[in-house]
Amino acid sequence: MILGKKISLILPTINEAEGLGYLKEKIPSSIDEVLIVDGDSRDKTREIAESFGWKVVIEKRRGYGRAYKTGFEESQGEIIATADADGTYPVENIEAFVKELLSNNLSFISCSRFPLTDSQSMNRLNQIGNSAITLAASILWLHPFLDILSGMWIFKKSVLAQFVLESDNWNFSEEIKLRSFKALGDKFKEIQIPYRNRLGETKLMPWKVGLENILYMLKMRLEPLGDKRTKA
Ligand SMILES: Nc1nc2c(ncn2[C@@H]2O[C@H](COP(=O)(O)OP(=O)(O)OP(=O)(O)O)[C@@H](O)[C@H]2O)c(=O)[nH]1
Ligand SMILES: [Mg+2]
Repeated sequence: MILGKKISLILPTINEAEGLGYLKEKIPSSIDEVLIVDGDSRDKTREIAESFGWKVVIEKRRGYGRAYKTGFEESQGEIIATADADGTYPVENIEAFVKELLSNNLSFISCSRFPLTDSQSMNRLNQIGNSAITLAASILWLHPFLDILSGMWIFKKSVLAQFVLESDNWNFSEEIKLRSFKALGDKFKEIQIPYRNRLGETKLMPWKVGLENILYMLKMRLEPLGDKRTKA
């Protein structure tokens, strides 16, 4: 519990056995529930998570967004924190970020990897791709976003009642931020975090995903007002 609120940390996984021990060391004890949503791991991801006392949910339907939507349904916390299971995001800071969320009456914090504190922590192609996609979002929504594709968010679970999240794939990361920004206004905030090198293998094909991200953003921008994806 942090400031009287129950906290769930959700980690989507496919073959992330290499990063889990590292994460366990860094996760603050004030987090009530650590939940992994496992795709089709062939390594020891599930066994290791269970041995740590974490909840393991199996989601065989593929996709980063699908995993998170299942994780949201299965989680018990009033506050949800997310991160990749690859050791890249500073999970040790979750307690401070939850306090920032609650004491400033925010609803959604998105943790920006940019500007990078360690330029070696992300390859050049991903740096350029992330910057270009974030710039596109900033132009389309007339708001200076820092990182539209960060995988670390801290938010009140109640915000999920305000919109429908449709992406099952990698578009989910920009979708949840953009829908939160649209629905929450100044209760949506980005804060900068240190980002680290990945443990284990990437699951992402950068060119394909980058193009899909741009196309999905354009489609979202063209959604009419009062669209069914914004709940009344
Ligand atoms: N359950 C589930 N998890 C997934 C799926 N795709 C990716 N993941 C997990 O989602 C997280 C993000 O994937 P990454 O491969 O780290 O993607 P990325 O952060 O954009 O790329 P990196 O630079 O390699 O870290 C990781 O913990 C993956 O194991 C999926 O289809 N299902
Ligand atoms: Mg990652």
